[in-house]
Amino acid sequence: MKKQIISILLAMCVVSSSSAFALSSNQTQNGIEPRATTTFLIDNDTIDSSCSNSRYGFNEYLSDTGHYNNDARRQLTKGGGSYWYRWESNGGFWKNGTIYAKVGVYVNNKYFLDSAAEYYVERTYSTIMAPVGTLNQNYAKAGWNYFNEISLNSLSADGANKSSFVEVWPSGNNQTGYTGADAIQVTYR
Ligand SMILES: [Ca+2]
Ligand SMILES: [Ca+2]
Repeated sequence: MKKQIISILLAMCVVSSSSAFALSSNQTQNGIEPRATTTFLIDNDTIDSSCSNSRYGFNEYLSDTGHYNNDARRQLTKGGGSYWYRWESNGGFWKNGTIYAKVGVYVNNKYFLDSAAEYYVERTYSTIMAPVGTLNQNYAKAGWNYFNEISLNSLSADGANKSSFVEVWPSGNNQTGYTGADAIQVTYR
């Protein structure tokens, strides 16, 4: 029974949502109620129906107890610059005005060696995603690694703003090893 509960928790896409609802507006957009602060935790190859993954490349699926939820994916870093892996929450997070996003990524594998894996978050009303930062997966902590919080200005005239996914892109650097994609967390406020 305990094991079952744990696996249900691991599958949870929305980890926490602040009950202190700070937005003054009572509006909804696409029927989704805005929340003051929301954390999404999304694994690769998620089994949770409230979130999803998509990818270009990252064909290699890995099973190992060192990974979050015992699995991960990888893409050769060298020549991999146009491939990507995406973690997406259904509906995402939206509010009027600037959204702040803090991203954490789980990496734990000796072949994840990308010296500058690139992470992005969705930025609605722009075709260009917002860069979160780069991570040297070779020297990253085994486990969770957190980026500084970034801000996403609304580019819409009415201030509407939304973000629903995180992506990793291999650096494409001329080096050995792989770019890994395991679990991510993103906290929006
Ligand atoms: Ca998984
Ligand atoms: Ca995983």
